[in-house]
Amino acid sequence: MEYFKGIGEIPFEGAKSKNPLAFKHYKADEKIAGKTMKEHLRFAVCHWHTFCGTGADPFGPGTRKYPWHVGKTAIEIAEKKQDALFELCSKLTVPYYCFHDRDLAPEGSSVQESEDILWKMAERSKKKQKETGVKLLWGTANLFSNPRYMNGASTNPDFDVLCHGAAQVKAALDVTKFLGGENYVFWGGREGYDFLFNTDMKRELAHFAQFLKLAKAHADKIGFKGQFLIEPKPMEPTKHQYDFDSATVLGFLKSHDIDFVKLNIEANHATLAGHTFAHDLQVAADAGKLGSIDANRGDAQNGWDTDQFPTNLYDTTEAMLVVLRSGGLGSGGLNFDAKVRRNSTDLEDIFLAHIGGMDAFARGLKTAHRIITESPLQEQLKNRYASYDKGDGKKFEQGKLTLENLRDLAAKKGEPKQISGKQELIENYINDYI
Ligand code: XUL
Ligand code: CO
Repeated sequence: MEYFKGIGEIPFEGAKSKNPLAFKHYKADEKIAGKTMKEHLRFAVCHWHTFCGTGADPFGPGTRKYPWHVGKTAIEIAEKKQDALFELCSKLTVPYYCFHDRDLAPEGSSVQESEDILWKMAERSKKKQKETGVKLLWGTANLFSNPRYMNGASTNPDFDVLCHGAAQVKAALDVTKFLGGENYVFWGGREGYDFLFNTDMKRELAHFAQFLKLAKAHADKIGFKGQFLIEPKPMEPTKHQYDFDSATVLGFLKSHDIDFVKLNIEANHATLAGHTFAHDLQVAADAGKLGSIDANRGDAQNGWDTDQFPTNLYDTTEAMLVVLRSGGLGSGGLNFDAKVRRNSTDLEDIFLAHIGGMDAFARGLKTAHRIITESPLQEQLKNRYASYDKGDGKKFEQGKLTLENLRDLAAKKGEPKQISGKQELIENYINDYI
């Protein structure tokens, strides 16, 4: 069964093309700084928004009934979604996909039954992966939709609920390993609190740390070599999520002696935390923990997680500046954790959204590479800190000066000469290259 009839493999036609179903900038095999665009960007389609989403919002039901939403049983519907997912990835030439256990397979009426259904669907996925060459970027467990998780999973005050979360993570890890997943994600949707004074935050965080350590021990036991990732988000659904932003997660990992986790940064989550996308990427990169990206964007006029497809060239350029300067995404990639708008009801809209996102990141990559190699940006950054490269500045960095030494230097040198930060100049470079 072909779901996207009339749409074939999306070709690269170049910037002059007027064909909406063609790439204008994403040329998979074009080399930039020694790697192809495909290798740099490592795009992934997400199973949840694209195939499970219907356009429902808090004010009304879904607006879309895709052909894969109709079937006699939940399993038949899951199989159709899976077929449509692999068809989309193949036609878009996207090399990866990502899933939650519950996107792939409907939940059964017991732990055992849910595991059986998940395995049945995973075996089908494995066949589809083999047929199409599409691979798994990451798997995860949905520990936020079932009402039992209303107070969280690993941070739930009730141990019995935590055990159900563990059962799901164990199965999701087993299946991710089976499918050759390159990473495994923890997004703490309801790991947080709604009311501080019925919450023992310290104890809940200790449980989360212990839960992560048990997941890692299981991964080691089954020989899963993928990278563990935490995806920060400050709020929504809970009022306060424990994985607030990159800095908070890094502090949490350090205080619980966890060194095996990197970060999956989502653009719209960073902006909800009051940062730019690039800021949270840079914080992760500086700690050597930039693992992967959920590529989307929010809306400047409202404060929730709108999960729009990325189209803003400043965002993609700044993101790729951070990624390139920190040495790339490693086993991570760019997962389109994004959904078409509620009133985008044509099947074709799914293609247009992904093509737009892929082209926006391809342009971001090309622009960032040129800014790094052709503009004075890197040089300027280096020069800004030149006073620490020699003499007393260097000695300070090496820990060879005392506070008294610094005081005496201030007294001797007198008022420092002003040095401009040159922000407008750098903003202009970015515009010049875009
Ligand atoms: C929710 C979100 C999730 C995670 C995976 O805001 O981003 O879809 O990416 O659970
Ligand atoms: Co996400």
